[in-house]
Amino acid sequence: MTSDAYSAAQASAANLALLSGQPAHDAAVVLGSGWAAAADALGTPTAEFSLLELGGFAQPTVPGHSAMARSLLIGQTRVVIFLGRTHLYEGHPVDAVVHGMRTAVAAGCRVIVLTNAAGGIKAGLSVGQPVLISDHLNLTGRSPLTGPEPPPGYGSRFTDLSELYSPRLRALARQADPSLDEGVYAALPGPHYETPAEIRMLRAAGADLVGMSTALEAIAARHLGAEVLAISLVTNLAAGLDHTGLNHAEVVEAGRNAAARLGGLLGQILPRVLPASEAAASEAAASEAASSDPAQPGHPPTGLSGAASDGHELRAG
Ligand code: 8IG
Repeated sequence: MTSDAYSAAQASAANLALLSGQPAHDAAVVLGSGWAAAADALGTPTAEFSLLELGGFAQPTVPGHSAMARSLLIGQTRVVIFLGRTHLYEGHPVDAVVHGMRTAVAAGCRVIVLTNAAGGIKAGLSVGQPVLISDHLNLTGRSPLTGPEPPPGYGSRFTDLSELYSPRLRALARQADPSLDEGVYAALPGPHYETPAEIRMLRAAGADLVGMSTALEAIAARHLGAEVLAISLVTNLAAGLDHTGLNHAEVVEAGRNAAARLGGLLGQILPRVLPASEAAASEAAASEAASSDPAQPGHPPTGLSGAASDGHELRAG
């Protein structure tokens, strides 16, 4: 990546502030295949706009991925929801795949919630089941941090991924739904599905789930100091594990059938994702903004600086 990718994200974050009317956002959610039906369960957005209006986003090529974004207040958490994502398999560069992450962090987001549809590998997983991602195998052969060191103020490209998927946020999700299972997500470049031999290899390598997204976004978000929660919806059993072929229609149908559960889950998690100190600050900022001249927002459009509680440098502008 080049420093251009970071300045493009700052420009998109400034557009997000303008289009949403919100000087900053606290958390971002990416709704993957099968999760679109959960969006409406999260409430009425205060603004809705096309990702293309933000600039820097690729035109999506996948059915079921509408290129819209919404801004909502969920509890005290100001959330931006991306209804769809950019995949490597569409032929887009890695910078395009992670542009939403860099935009979200530049807009103030400290928490990123990534959702996807995935094939189930681990025995016992069934279609329609949400599974927390505990870790990943990045088998895309790519990294969002390839290239020279990021510009001054951003973290090193040699980013620590030992707690990529936040234990704190996974615990929070389990409080919302104690029955949630968790597993290791193998990210492949796609767009073809695996052969049965590849699935046997993945299982031997420790994969519980397999899909074509999420890992590169998680790396980019973590590099910027955000905390990442990722949830897969199992929409098929991986190749060779059942007798039906794999197709996109079953993904959409599994999502539709699970929509209420998925929406309920996200709706319970999102009001509680901010660490306690930040939740209090966000509340104070909201009441300050409400009581002040609307032309004078309480904090700057891409207001994010300083260090995260875990020592990771946070940087937006
Ligand atoms: I939905 O079985 C979904 N996405 N690679 N393999 C891969 N991606 C997927 C699968 C799957 N199911």
